[in-house]
Amino acid sequence: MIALITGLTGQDGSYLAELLLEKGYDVHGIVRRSSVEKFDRIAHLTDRITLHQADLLDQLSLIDAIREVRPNEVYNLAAQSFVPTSWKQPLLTGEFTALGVTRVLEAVRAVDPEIRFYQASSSEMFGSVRETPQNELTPFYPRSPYGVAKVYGHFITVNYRESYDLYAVSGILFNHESPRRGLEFVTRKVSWNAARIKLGLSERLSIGNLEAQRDWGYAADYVEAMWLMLQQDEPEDFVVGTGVMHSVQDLLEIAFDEIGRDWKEHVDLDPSLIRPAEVEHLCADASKARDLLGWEPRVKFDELIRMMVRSDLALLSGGAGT
Ligand code: NAP
Ligand code: G4F
Repeated sequence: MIALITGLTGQDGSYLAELLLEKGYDVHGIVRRSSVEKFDRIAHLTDRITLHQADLLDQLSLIDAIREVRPNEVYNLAAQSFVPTSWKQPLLTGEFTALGVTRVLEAVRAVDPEIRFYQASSSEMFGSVRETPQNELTPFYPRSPYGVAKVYGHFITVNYRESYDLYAVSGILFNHESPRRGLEFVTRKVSWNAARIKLGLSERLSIGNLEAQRDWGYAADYVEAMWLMLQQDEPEDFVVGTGVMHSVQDLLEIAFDEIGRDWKEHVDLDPSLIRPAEVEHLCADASKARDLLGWEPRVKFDELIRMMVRSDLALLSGGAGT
């Protein structure tokens, strides 16, 4: 089997590449040109995967990459994925995160409509939630340009499936984290800064909304659900999450407990980190994934956050992270 991953250099791309290599796949990834190479997350894999230069903004580059690789499966993980940036760069977010999906789908259609396609959709689409927990039938109410762009990506995937009979699926994944998470996302921001405080490298951490609640899981568990979605007889969309919510304050309590400190003595509330429109709480009903895919999350929130803090302590002490 041959797989092509967009967003290979991201958190999920690196875990998915590992999983597919374990399963014996020939793994290819799309990387965009940069003045410095940002291959930290895939450095341990580069001798076993093949990289292709292309960009979600450039239709021909995507067609060329797919023509060169002739994959059985395409996983579209590339996006501008940080919600606050989507207010600062709404048009660019729309180009990458919304129209980019159509460009990949068009490339699939042009080269080989038999290719199976996975779209990385997001629980951010539920936004101001219409019901709790959220399942595949819950209406969307996005609260950021990122969420709006993901709704487009979701429906263009559904539409190409229905219009052209493609095996195209949308995985509606709730927040998933790991030691490879970008430093700007709240879990990694907290684990990294808790580790710095423990090592005496800093004293303070600025945080926005303490009350926001998310359904946080472990990224390595979630890439398995992506793969399972492409192995079914019929293409269908799935919600993937743990079904358990925690607040940003819970996150601080666990991370600072891991370093043996009281979070209240180190955290400043910074109103500039409050978003123009917040998603207050998200919680998955992943029963369809459990029943049809046999998928279950393995790592729980407490274990995940402690794993991230320990990995950052090792990294900041000059060792290797996880
Ligand atoms: P991430 O770490 O931010 O990775 C994003 C990837 O997209 C990077 O490899 C990035 O490349 C690539 N990319 C961005 N713009 C591109 C462009 N124009 N052309 C080609 N590649 C481009 O994101 P992640 O956490 O792994 O998430 C993977 C996907 O799942 C994203 O679509 C995200 O929106 C979605 N999602 C994530 C979560 C979550 O909790 N992690 C939940 C639901 C959905 P560079 O390295 O060059 O920047
Ligand atoms: O970690 P976050 O930035 O993730 P967010 O916005 O939920 O988005 C992530 O999950 C989505 C799935 O639902 C993905 F689609 C998306 O690509 C991304 O991976 O923020 C989580 C919560 C928010 O409510 C935010 O307001 O934490 C709150 N928060 C409080 N203080 C903070 C901070 N977030 C960040 N990034 N930094 C803070 O200081």
